[in-house]
Amino acid sequence: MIQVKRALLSVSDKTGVVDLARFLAQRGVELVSTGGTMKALADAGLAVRSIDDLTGFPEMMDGRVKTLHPKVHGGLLGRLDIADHVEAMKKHGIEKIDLVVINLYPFAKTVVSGADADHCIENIDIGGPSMLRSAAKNHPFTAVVCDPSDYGMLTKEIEEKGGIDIVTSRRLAAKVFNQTASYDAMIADWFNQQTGEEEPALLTRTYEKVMPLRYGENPHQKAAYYRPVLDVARRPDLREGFEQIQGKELSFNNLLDLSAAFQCSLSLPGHGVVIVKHLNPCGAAFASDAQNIADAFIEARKCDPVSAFGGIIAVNGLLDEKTAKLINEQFAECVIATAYSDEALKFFADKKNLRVLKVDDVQRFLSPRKEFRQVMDGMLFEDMDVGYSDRSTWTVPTKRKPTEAEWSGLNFAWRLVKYVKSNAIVFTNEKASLGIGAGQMSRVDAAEIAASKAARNSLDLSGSCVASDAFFPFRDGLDVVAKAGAKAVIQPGGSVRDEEVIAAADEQGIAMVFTGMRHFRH
Ligand code: 93A
Repeated sequence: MIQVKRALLSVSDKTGVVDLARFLAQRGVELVSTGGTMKALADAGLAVRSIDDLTGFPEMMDGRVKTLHPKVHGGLLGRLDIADHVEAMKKHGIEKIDLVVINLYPFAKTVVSGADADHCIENIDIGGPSMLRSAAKNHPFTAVVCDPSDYGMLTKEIEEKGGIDIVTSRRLAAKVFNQTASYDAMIADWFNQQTGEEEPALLTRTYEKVMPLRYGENPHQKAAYYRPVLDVARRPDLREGFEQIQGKELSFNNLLDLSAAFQCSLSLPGHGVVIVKHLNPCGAAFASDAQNIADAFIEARKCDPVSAFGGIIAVNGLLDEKTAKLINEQFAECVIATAYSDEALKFFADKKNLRVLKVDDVQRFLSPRKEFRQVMDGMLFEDMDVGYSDRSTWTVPTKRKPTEAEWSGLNFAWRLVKYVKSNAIVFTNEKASLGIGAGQMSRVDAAEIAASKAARNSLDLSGSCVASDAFFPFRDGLDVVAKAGAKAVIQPGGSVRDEEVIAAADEQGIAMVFTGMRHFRH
């Protein structure tokens, strides 16, 4: 049990510190404090000893050096069960500090406020983390509180037990090392951004838990949703990165599908409308103007209405009442859009189970970022696939060139296929998907599935466009799409058998485009 006789308080966020200090003072605890904290306590009428008095040294250099002193760190690190330590403290006039209450300079807040680099650097706390770490290391003798939300628990424990239990002190120490590690990681991240270092030798990203989840991909898997600390700090009102307007709690799988659907909707030309099931689009279309989003939704759903059941729907644009009513015709899990009309929201309000989400700040989804995935016990880190070439760099190796309508269809198909798991084949017309073959182990199977789905849904593939996420290794895949009615094909090219594939296209009057860039999605 730690009996608190002397406490050092040094906090940037002064929330609750006066009440805590008053509680301690009433129990005869000596309060020691740094400049600003001392002023706050003294203003509240509490007797406080200055840190200068404890160290015998003035705070200096604009406060950069205030607690970095052996009298502070000796008081935090000295072990009371080792005679040598006690002797050293006596000899050097080091007074034991039993409790430190600290919270750090608000680095994240400073960065997101748009402050200049000098200002951000000035908000890197050095003395605070040093004290936190000293105390946490010596937690059997020094209790440490780094989070104002623990003040209540602390006072309760002192009230009930007369001191701080070692078990509690250990828990508080663990919290400190988590906090100082992520504080430093955040600073490292910021420095990497400043210097343009994209792949540091050690990965230091800090993510903050923003949403506990009931379970993971399956009910026996624990899970939670984390987001980068600096992004959370940027919009503290939108911790999850979106606004959930209504509906049941989001699940792990919902979040995965929402992310895929929304990202895809942003990538399509115009106002993209995408229906996703199990991470794959099962229908997609776009509206050239916002008035036609309902029609785009009808087209997207037509592609595969069976799969669309229970789907996740993403709309890049204003979701109006007409679209809301169409969505309601069939069970959907979630809807995500950049905006909603009041009437649409009013209509959805009765559908209690439908999760309705809004993302108004789409820019952050469009800026390139790094993505990571776990492999074995490590992780792979790569640029997000934002690569998008366009017609200006594409080539046409076939005799027939695409018509203008085909160019539009191919452009749409190429943007869509990127969001379909490999091997991926999509059939489209100018504005909507007609058949999607996803996640097959062979490209010819993906082509056959895409064509057979279109047939099952009575969609006419004659004159259709096709996109393949990677090259056709043989002519077989191309023959399948040609037989189904495709007249224009877009694919990266680059196979050793390109000549065989080009000849097959020419034989069948197909206009084929090579993009020179593939979009595997594993
Ligand atoms: O500039 S520092 O890195 N140097 C120090 O020696 C030091 N000691 C405490 N920052 C230092 N602190 C930090 O000052 C604390 O972590 C706390 O955030 C802040 C409290 O300062 P004040 O009491 O003057 O408001």
